[in-house]
Amino acid sequence: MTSAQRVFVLTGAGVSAESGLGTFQDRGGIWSRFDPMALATPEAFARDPALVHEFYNLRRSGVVAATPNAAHEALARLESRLQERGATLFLCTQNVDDLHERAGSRAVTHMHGEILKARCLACEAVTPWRDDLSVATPCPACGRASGMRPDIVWFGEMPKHLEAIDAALREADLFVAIGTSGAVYPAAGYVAQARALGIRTCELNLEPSDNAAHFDEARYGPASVVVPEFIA
Ligand code: BV8
Repeated sequence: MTSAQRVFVLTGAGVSAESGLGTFQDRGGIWSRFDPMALATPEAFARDPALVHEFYNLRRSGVVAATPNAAHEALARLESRLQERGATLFLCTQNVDDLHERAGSRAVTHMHGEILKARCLACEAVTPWRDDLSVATPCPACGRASGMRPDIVWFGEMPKHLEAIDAALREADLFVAIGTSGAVYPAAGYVAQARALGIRTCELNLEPSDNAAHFDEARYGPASVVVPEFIA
């Protein structure tokens, strides 16, 4: 860790698990209780927007009640420490919560969007979420009352910030995946891309992920333990 100059960190739901936010593919995870194709696709929203809003309002209340854990705090410290020595951290998260930011991370790339933001169905403008937005209130940007959706990337939709992610991945000298099962693409393909580029790879996870074979190094255990140890 110590000598890396351009660190790329990819986080997944496991980094927020100890903050009480559900993971997805785990036993008892969100997708074992809810059908993602019935709730996390544009077709699902077109079919039943009220149901999808209810699903995200429920999860959003969990995010607001949650607090960052030692893994989020360690990554915020890592960002500062790297910057102090002229190095960089590119923190890419699959998570839609704001726990990295609330722990102090200043640059977070949310490739799957953010549950605390809303997107106008008419003009695509993104604004902070308010619960009354789940009814057709006028968009603060365009004024049209076409309705709002959560600013989330659903299955089948293009993830956000792909160019910035690709550029950061190409110039990294260390790739670290934290709390992700390696089940959802394109994020799940990043470690193989890193390996092909000759970048050192490390997995910090509760247990070996679907991508475990691609990592040069791995430390298994709860993120609140293994992440602070790794960056120490
Ligand atoms: C795309 C927002 C094209 C929603 C999410 C058929 C139709 C359409 C698409 C596809 C298809 N078949 C395949 C695809 C591609 C699809 C995909 O990958 N599907 C999978 C199911 C095969 N991908 C997409 O649709 C993506 N878009 O492909 O567009 C494209 C792509 C590239 C370039 C151009 C065009 C969009 C995917 C985004 C979907 N949205 N989230 C919401 O949140 O409600 S995905 C959602 O599930 C999460 O965001 C997250 O990304 C994913 C789950 O992943 P993880 O974060 O890894 O979480 P998981 O529970 O799986 O794992 C947790 C890990 O933590 C575990 O390993 C566990 O052991 C560990 N852990 C648990 N506790 C701890 C811990 N670790 C440490 N400490 C602990 N305490």
